[in-house]
Amino acid sequence: MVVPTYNEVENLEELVRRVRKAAPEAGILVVDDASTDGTAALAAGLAAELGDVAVLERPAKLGLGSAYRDGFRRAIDEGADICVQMDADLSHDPDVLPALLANVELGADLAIGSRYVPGGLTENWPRRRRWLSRWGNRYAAGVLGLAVNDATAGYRAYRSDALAEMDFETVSADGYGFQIEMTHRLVRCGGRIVEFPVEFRDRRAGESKLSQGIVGEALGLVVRLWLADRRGRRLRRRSNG
Ligand SMILES: Nc1nc2c(ncn2[C@@H]2O[C@H](COP(=O)(O)OP(=O)(O)O)[C@@H](O)[C@H]2O)c(=O)[nH]1
Ligand SMILES: [Mg+2]
Repeated sequence: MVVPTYNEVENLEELVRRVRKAAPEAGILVVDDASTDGTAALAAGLAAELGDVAVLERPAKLGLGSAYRDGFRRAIDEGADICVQMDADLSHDPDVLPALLANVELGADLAIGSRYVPGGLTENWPRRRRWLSRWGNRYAAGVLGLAVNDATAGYRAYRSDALAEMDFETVSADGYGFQIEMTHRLVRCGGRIVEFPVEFRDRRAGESKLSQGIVGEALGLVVRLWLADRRGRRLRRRSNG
C-alpha cells in the first residue's frame, strides 16, 4: 500500500488503522514529502506501534507522480506482488481494499476503484469539480481509445509484474496526468483492467494539494500521448512494408 502524504496529520492515523483492519496482510508505505505538520513523525509512531508500516521521507514536495514511482520501486524491491495506491485523506474507502486486491488476484493487471461505473459516485465535490473530472475522463478515454471510465482515479491496485513490464519509472506526468499516462501505458502493453465501483468522498480535513495547473497539464498530456500513438502506428506501417 503506497500512501503519498503532504500535510495529512489529521487524516493519516485513521487511514492507517482502517487499512490494517481491512487488509491485515498488507504492508503500508507512507511516502511523505517533507510535510510541515508532523505527518512523518506520526507515521513513524504508527510504524513503531503497528509494525509493517514504513515511511519514505523525501526532502521536498516533489509531486504525486514521483511519490508513486519511488513508492512502487521500494515496494517491488521488498517483494510486493501487488502495489496499491491510495490517498491519505480518507477519500478512498479502506473497506473496498479486499475487493481491489481480489480483482488482481483473479487475473487483472490493474484494478481501478472507479467513480464512473454503475455503483460508483463522487460525494460532496462541488459541481464544477465533478463536471471537470467527468468530462476530463470522457475526453481522455475518447481521444486515446482507452475503454476505461475513470482513468484519473487514484485508488488502484497493480500487479507488480505488470508495473515492471510497462516500465513505470519512465512515466513522467504528475497528478491526474500520472494516472492517465499509467493507464494508457498499461493498455498499450496489453494489460487487463477491471473497474470496481467506489464511492469517492472529498476530504473533510486539510486541503487539496493539487493545483488547477495540473488539470491543464493533463489535457496537454492526452494530446502528446495521442501523437505518440499515431507516430508509433505510422512507424509500424512503414516497417511492415
Ligand atoms: N508525497 C506527496 N504526496 C502528495 C503530493 N501532493 C499530494 N499528495 C498526497 O496525494 C493525495 C491526493 O492529494 P489531494 O490533495 O487529496 O488531491 P485531490 O483529492 O485531487 O484534491 C493526498 O494523500 C495528498 O497528501 C506530493 O507532492 N507529494
Ligand atoms: Mg483528496
